[in-house]
Amino acid sequence: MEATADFVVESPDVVYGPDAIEAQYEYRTTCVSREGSVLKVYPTSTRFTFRTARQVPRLGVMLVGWGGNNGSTLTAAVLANRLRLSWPTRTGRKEANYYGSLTQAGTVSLGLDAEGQEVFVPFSALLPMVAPDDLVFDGWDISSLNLAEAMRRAQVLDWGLQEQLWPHLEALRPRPSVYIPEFIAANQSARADNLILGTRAQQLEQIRRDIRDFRSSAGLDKVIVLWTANTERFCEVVPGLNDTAENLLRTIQLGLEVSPSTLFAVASILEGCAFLNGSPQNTLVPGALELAQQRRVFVGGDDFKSGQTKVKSVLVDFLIGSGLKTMSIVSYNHLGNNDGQNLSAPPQFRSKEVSKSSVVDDLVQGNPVLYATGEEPDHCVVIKYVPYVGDSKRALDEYTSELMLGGTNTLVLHNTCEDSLLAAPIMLDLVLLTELCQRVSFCTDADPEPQGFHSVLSLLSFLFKAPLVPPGSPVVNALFRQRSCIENILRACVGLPPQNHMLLEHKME
Ligand code: NAI
Ligand code: DG6
Repeated sequence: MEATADFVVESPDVVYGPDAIEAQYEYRTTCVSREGSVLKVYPTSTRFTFRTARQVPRLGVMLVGWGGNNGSTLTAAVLANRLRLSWPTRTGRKEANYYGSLTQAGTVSLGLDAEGQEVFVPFSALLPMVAPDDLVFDGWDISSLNLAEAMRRAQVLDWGLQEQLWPHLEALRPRPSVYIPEFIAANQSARADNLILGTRAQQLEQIRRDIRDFRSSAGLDKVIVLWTANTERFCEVVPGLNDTAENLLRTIQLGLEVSPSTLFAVASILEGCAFLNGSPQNTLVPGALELAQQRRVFVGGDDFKSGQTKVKSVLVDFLIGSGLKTMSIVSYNHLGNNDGQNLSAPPQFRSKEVSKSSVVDDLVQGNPVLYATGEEPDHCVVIKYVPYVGDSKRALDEYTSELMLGGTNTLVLHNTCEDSLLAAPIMLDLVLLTELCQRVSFCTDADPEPQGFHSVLSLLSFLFKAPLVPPGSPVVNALFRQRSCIENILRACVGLPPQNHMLLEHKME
């Protein structure tokens, strides 16, 4: 069945104005209080007014690590789609598409038609969103290769596609970037030939100039900055150094320790551009988060949730959600791309190990029937660099769970795929959803002053391995809870109730 794109909500609560869609929405939830040994649950209801500006901007995306596998693959993918390219392969002709993108290839159900059948539309039809083909790319890389050479180095795309893209990518050249050797693996030094020199303060200013230059020279309304450069080691959060916005800005002025990714985050925030962190390290130190909140700029992170971890956040949700007690999770990876080489150094591996390991925490803590306080499964993450397999990452996982009456269930999974072809659509969703969120404001009857989402954009959790959330907010890792969060918030913006999957219409005589 063909996916229909256009729909309107016929309701007195929804007004389609020339500039904005305004929807009245009843947010029904519960509040729980512990009273002695009894939990009392109080249903609550809050009336929201959501306003979504309809005009989509001309959007620029600046990738830090533009010449890497992810950066070059995403740029190539958007070009291939824009140019409607197709190319021969040994299994037949392939056409450009956006498979793997929630917004472009996912659908949502609008409800039942007169025959009682569900009607689906593309996710992107829920609200006006920037079309990916219209994105304008720029970025930085410590390696000077142009995007055509970078695509070739990445060895991700079929040759026939590379040949067609070459003339379009050849003119795209990453801007020089900030290289601080102690943050990434020593094995990366050979490609660092495209650098912004000077003090940290001068480097910050240059990044800011680059953003302004891109915005004006490409005639853009907005720019979003996305870190897809090498995984850095964690940086220490030190009081006085990076714990507050003021201290972080002073640290940069004094040339004290700051990671390149934090420098990019600060530059983006100061330019009013959302900053998203696709790598695992703690780029968004408390000082950067405070700065983002002060400037009302969105930040999101950390670490794209693309493959093994995505499966884990489904499978462990399934196991624990079914009442099985998962006690051991062992995940091996081997890959041969530059990311794998960088991760072969212990401090960079450690950053990845942390983000990959945190993904079941909420699932375990959410089931006190199975797990005593503090009890958790053994969780082991191994990554090995095997150059021969290139970007084709192998992921092998073993999940062992306890069944009733002393039984044991062991599941083993083997997944092989091009890592960058998983990451590129996620990068796309990140920028498209972030941009959309910038056009949404809301108020409640109790607080009629319009406001936007919190500067830590936790709605993006579906796309990150270790989602950043506002202080005090629960972290959700379960994939379909994360997906429902995005879907239901977007539905609220057009006055539609949350998707409840009850299908009561079909449960009556
Ligand atoms: P890559 O190594 O091919 O690309 C990284 C690029 O960043 C390189 O071109 C490098 O020269 C550049 N770079 C390093 N430091 C830089 C700096 N300070 N400024 C500007 N450029 C710099 O790696 P790939 O495969 O593109 O991955 C990028 C990041 O995304 C890695 O941190 C990886 O761990 C993360 N990631 C990748 C996923 C995937 O499925 N491919 C999923 C989750 C995260
Ligand atoms: C090896 O784990 C390299 C990593 O960069 C991963 O490819 C990337 O983080 C994706 O991880 P996952 O767990 O989502 O497949």
